[in-house]
Amino acid sequence: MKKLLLLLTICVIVNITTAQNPLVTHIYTADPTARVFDGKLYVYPSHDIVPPEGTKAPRFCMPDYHLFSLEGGNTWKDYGVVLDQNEVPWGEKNSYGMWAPDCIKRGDTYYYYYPAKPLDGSSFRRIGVGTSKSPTGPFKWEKSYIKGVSGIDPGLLLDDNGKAYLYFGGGKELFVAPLKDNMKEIAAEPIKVEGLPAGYKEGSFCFKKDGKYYFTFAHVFADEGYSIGYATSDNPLGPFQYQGKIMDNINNGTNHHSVVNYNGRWILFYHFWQISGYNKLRSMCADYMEFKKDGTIKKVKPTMR
Ligand code: FUB
Repeated sequence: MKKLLLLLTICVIVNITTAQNPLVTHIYTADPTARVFDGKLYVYPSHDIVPPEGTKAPRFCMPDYHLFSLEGGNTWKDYGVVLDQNEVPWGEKNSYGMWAPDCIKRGDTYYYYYPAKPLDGSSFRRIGVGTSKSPTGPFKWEKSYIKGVSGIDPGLLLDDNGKAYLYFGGGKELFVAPLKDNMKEIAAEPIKVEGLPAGYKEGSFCFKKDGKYYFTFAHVFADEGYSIGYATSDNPLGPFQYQGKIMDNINNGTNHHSVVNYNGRWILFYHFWQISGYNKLRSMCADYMEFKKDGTIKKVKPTMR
């Protein structure tokens, strides 16, 4: 066991003050959701692989999830596989479709949300959840997906008053539903998130700062590729008001990201494909993000090294 842990602990130097991207190089990592739990920085990304020989490769080939923590200020620890595609109790086997996840802490429990293809052969994904007493698992996976929810990119917000919201969707529409206290069921029918620009695409992330809800997402405008934009609201259910871009198009192909406040500074996590040269084999990156005095966000210039 000790040997295995040692193997899984891949040390990659990353100095967040002079961002060194990508953050890890031993596997491909995409769609990074960063969270701070009890002062420690964790990242819950998805995992791109080269399709195994003989596999009919889907658009992205994503078999499982790893998770990472920032150790000692400059070392990322890989905890290995936290969920394999064939362990999803309600999921299609060998679908290679384990897209962007999220994890959140409520009380003393960690809830890990992930999309997967259900067994009934439907073309849309469902969203499952697992629980653990530790941010690094092991997670106990619920036998069934969350009823009444279908789509990708689960994004969680836990409000100051203890209410939790699940955002999900992709394509042209995004939905939000409040969750019951058990965090495994929706408390009301999902509603469409209003106020997003027409180019809204996917990968939404909601956080709260100074009483305002910031909603970030990947968007594609007609004349360019994926960029990251944001909208704000006084209500987690919207409507939101579009504010502009956080990151210009970097020819990414996709642009799933997250925002976290760590040690008093805001960081934007995103992905790029600088190691592979192929936009289906992505690597997670991070750069500091700053707010102006009026609460608007300064554009982030990605560090490409
Ligand atoms: O990585 C697979 C999918 O691509 C994610 O779920 C989307 O947000 C996009 O990044």
